[in-house]
Amino acid sequence: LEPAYGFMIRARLPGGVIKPAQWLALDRIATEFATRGLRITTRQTFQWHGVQKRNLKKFMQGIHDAMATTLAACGDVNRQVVSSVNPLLSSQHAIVQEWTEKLSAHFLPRTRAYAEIWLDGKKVEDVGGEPDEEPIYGSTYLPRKFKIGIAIPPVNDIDVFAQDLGLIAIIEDGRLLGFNIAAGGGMGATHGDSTTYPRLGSLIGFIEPERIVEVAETIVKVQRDFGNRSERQHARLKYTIDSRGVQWFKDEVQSRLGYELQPLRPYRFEHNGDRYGWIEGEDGRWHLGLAIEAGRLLDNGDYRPQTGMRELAKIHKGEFRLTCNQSLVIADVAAEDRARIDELAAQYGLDDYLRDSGIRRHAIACVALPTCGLAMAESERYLPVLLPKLEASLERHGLRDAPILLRLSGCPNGCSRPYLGEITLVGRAVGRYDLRLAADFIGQRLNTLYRENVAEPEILSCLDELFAAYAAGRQPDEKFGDFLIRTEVIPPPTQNLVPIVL
Ligand code: SRM
Ligand code: SF4
Repeated sequence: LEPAYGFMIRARLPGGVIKPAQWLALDRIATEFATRGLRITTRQTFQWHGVQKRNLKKFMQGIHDAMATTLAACGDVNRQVVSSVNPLLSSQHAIVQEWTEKLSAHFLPRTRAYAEIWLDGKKVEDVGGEPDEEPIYGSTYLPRKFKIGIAIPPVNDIDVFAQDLGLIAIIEDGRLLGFNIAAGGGMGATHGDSTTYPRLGSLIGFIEPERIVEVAETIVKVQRDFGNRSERQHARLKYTIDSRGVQWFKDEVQSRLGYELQPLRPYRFEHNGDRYGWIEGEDGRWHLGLAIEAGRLLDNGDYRPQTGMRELAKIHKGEFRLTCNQSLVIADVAAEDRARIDELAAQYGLDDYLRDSGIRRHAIACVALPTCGLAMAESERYLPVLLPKLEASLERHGLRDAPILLRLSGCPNGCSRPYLGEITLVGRAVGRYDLRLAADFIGQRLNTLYRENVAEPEILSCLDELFAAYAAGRQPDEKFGDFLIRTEVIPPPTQNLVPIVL
């Protein structure tokens, strides 16, 4: 008798764009085969949990029928390519989405094994074809996962400096001029091992759109050839760059390209995180941003987000966009269809964004227990316990609506990009966390360890004191993280506060 193995499955949905028919198909397999509904991830795609081994093939075929795939959503390859969800500027989003899809397709591994295993494709040996040849990854693939994301300033909703390859779209008068390139971002660290650390990407230059695929491929190949293959802890691009130097990296990329990257173009980010509620696009179409707690679409009492989204997908004529902050946008809505969408959102408890506090609107939490095998502490399940306590404290100090980035992580791997939270808890053991503070609000400064291995009472009392000081001493529009640095509660960071510019 075999144990009842349950699997986590992750789709690849470049830029987090989903059509209503796809939504319904992906929801159907969640209902039939998974145990915890649909989960929007911090890389704007879906995960499902608890799929039993005997249902795996049916599940994968269900994803394929929904015109999606799980190919390269995990593994030592380029992962899901993420991009800014920026409904305010829909034509710009459309241009950037095109590049997101091009990059995503370009880095798909050329392998027939996926079809052979999951989709009843013929075995290469049986049809007498040549074995697969992988032009980018080669026969040994990459030393480690690789992540690409495109941000559209002024919104850094994807945390562009946390990507191995972060691209900042430079758009003028509606025309995409190209991208600033930030290389070597990453979050993962290990407790007690100072040779591992989160790092923000280094800005190395600018390139026109027509050359971005070539530049991205060159960067991936440099990492393929120089990434550390003997120590997995040090195998990400950030360590390749730090061990050899940013200038070495830029020179190596340029010499392989045979031309130089151009000087950086000016850009300015105003915030990361998402914005909720209705926004009108430049073409008069409407977009509704909905906050989904920890990205989990699973019915629970009166809060019925999975059913609600299913009902919305049945009537919606536009598309959905998942965000890197585990939320979603009902995009491309005609003015006359808004009322019906509002009605359904209210009926299923999806309109909480109307009442949410500032901190709740900016909270994300990784999955952690019970499904993540690497979790040391609760995260997703702790968020609804912690938030009301923080809200009560903030309310006492008149800070209910203050936007504050809160990030919870069950371990230091950093799946909620916790080192970019103004307030962050990183799990140490059940009920115990490192409290880190004072990232900025635009994804350009990492936070700093404030209290190590503390439990909830100490976390709450530390924060209550800091909220009191913030309420009394903040300058107009000053963000919590910036206040903590200005008042020297947290020493100004000496490195990795803004990306290196060459
Ligand atoms: Fe992650 C591993 C969940 C985004 C850094 N991550 C895992 C695994 C697969 C655990 C494992 O290896 O056994 C987690 C599955 C939990 C579960 O039960 O579902 C997991 N990671 C997630 C998700 C679902 C978090 C979420 O709550 O949304 C995100 C799925 C992304 C996706 O759709 O592709 C997720 N993971 C991230 C991010 C954020 C990002 O990419 O923007 C990071 C930090 C950025 C980075 O990569 O540096 C991240 N995950 C890691 C790491 C540390 C990698 C490192 O360089 O040290 C691991 C552990 C590993 O790879 O060995 C990991
Ligand atoms: Fe699991 Fe750690 Fe990632 Fe959280 S941060 S999902 S606990 S690997």
